[in-house]
Amino acid sequence: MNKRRKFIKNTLLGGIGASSLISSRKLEQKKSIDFANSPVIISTWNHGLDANIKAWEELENGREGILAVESGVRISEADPKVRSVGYGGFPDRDGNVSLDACIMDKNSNCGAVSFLQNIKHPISVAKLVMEKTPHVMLSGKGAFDFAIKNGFKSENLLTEESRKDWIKWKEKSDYKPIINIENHDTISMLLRDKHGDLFGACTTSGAAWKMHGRVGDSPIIGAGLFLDNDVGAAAATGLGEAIIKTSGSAMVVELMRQGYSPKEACKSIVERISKIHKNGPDWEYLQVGFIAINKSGEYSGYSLRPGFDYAVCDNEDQKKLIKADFSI
Ligand code: SD4
Repeated sequence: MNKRRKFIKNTLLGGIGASSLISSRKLEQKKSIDFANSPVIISTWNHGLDANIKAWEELENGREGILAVESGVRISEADPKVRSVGYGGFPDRDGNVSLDACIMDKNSNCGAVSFLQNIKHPISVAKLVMEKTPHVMLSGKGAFDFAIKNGFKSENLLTEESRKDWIKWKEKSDYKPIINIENHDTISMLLRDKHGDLFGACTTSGAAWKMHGRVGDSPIIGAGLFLDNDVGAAAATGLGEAIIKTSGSAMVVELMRQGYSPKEACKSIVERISKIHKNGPDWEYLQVGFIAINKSGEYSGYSLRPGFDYAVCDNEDQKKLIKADFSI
């Protein structure tokens, strides 16, 4: 059985249990040369495992990195079990599911949608914004109209399960985001292809029970996602307000430009966020995590609190789940 077949079999039989859980410290010891001419894909959270595999298959079929990241994160968007991305995502406090997404390619082309309702695949709309408009972001009704005009279907994204959770939440109506919601959260995916070119995508239903109209970091280039093809790429998960305040992903990339390793860069921005928010009103529920990859294929993740993991797919193993190191 060749390696790829074996990996598909493991995927089907083993799910997450079959993945190896290794510490990021061990990983950082790996030499970047391992990855010099082969693709590497990293994604936030354990739902990134299946998303990575889809993206990997697209690369194997000769598709461009941008299409691979789009196809990859669409897996999470379509999965109702993933409660903070796409279909089945938790709604806002008025019961509306609203979605944010962005995508970026090796030439710094990018597209985004924010506060988009009733469209299951915001990442694909974001990609169309990039390809077909002179703009970077469309929002709300304008984004919806653009999607419909381009053949997307309007559908109800509130599943029965999410509706029940919303009804239950309304009993107390207490806005306190839950840290590491069910270990499923925003999916951010970074891809370095075999030429060393970088691509990224990020998609979410945002913070559960947010105010109607609230937009987080995920559709904002520089906050939820950023890359510079000469340097590296970074992406975020966690409390969007905190990530926006530091332009988190852009800063991680800028630190890598100054010579920080991906882990040092992620850690430094997590610590900056921690310093700003320590003892503030949101401190008790604040969680942020970053993933980053540099031009030579070294990668890492780091979070404020324990519980953040990220999925890695490379030539050696297509289904690794790595526990990120954390600050507190
Ligand atoms: C947001 N960063 O909308 C997203 C959601 C997320 O952990 O990743 N929550 O704030």
